[in-house]
Amino acid sequence: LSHQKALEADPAKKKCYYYLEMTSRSFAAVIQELDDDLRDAICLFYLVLRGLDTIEDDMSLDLDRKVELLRSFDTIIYQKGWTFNENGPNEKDRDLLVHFDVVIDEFLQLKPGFQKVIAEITRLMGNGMADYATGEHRENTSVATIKDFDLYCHYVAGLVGYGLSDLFAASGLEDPSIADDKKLSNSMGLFLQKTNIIRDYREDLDDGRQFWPKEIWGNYAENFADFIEPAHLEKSRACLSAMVLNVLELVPDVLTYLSKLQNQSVFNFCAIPQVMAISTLALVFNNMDVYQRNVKIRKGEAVKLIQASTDMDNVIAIFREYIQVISQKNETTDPNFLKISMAIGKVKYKM
Ligand code: PS7
Ligand code: MN
Ligand code: MN
Ligand code: MN
Ligand code: MN
Ligand code: MN
Repeated sequence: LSHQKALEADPAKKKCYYYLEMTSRSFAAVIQELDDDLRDAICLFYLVLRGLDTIEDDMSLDLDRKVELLRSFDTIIYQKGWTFNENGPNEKDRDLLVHFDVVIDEFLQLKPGFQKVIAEITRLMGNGMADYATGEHRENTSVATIKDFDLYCHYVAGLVGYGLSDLFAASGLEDPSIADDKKLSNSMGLFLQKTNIIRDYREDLDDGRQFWPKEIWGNYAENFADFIEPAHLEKSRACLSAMVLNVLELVPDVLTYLSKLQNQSVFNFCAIPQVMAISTLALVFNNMDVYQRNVKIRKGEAVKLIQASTDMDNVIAIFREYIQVISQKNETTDPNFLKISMAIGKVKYKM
């Protein structure tokens, strides 16, 4: 691979790809396969946002300090030599921030057009994260309404969709119109993030964080932690269905966005995470293990999906398969049975 050869001649850039592999469980492979130019831009976009998220996620950082960092991260990425070692010793991806000067050096070598997109998304995401970390968006720090939930997911994932579409357009690999429909780009991010938030219920609860909107879960429990109780099983099942229903509504936008892509490497990069998400959504639906542990699709299934996500016809076939799984797990006794059936109907109409 010419990309691998070029890395041997550029040790600093090679380190960035090393940090990409260290910090991304699923994005490293698809980013490496991107066409020249865009590959480095998206690698650095990922590392910048992963650094920002490592600050957001650290519940041991002093809140004022966290907010100061989140709100200024878009200028930090222009400060040559900046490193950060204040994260808790066991914080995931701490090492990336300890060596962040390497990321900054490579960020500053990107084309100014790419730098501007990354910095602007970083500015918006950092400020959005700060609003939620302090509860400035409302009177408390938890996510109250579905509107709050959509806004939080917009900040941490929908904005990534905006930025990626802008980078695709700036690279010339996709038609500039791919960045025009903001709702579609936003839905691409929300589909990944909301699925992650459902799957991570227990991990986030144990970390003292709640991302499920009370407007949904409040219909099924007094307290967010009640869902782990065996005595609460049927309410827990219904709550999970309501959360999955909320995510299913994004699927038509995801299929529309993917159908607009022209470049093979961009298509694979976009489609693979979405296909993983629909597979995860089918796995978590009506699955009470979600309340006890982190459920994950099997490695073999993930490999199969990566290999199959080569064009729109195959992606539609995969979505059809998992929508069918959800349909079969949908029970008439579920309070959301009819709404889920209707959401499935709307998806089928797109396929
Ligand atoms: C393709 C139009 C720049 C590739 C890819 C680092 C994952 C980490 O993982 O619960 O449980 O710790 O803390 C749209 C990715 C959205 C985002 C958001 C697709 C950047 C990614 C920083 C748009 C990924 C959604 C926090 C914020 O949740 O996570 C197209 C590239 C995409 C990063 C993700 C994650 C947010 C996150 P975890 P958290
Ligand atoms: Mn370099
Ligand atoms: Mn995180
Ligand atoms: Mn986070
Ligand atoms: Mn998570
Ligand atoms: Mn997490």
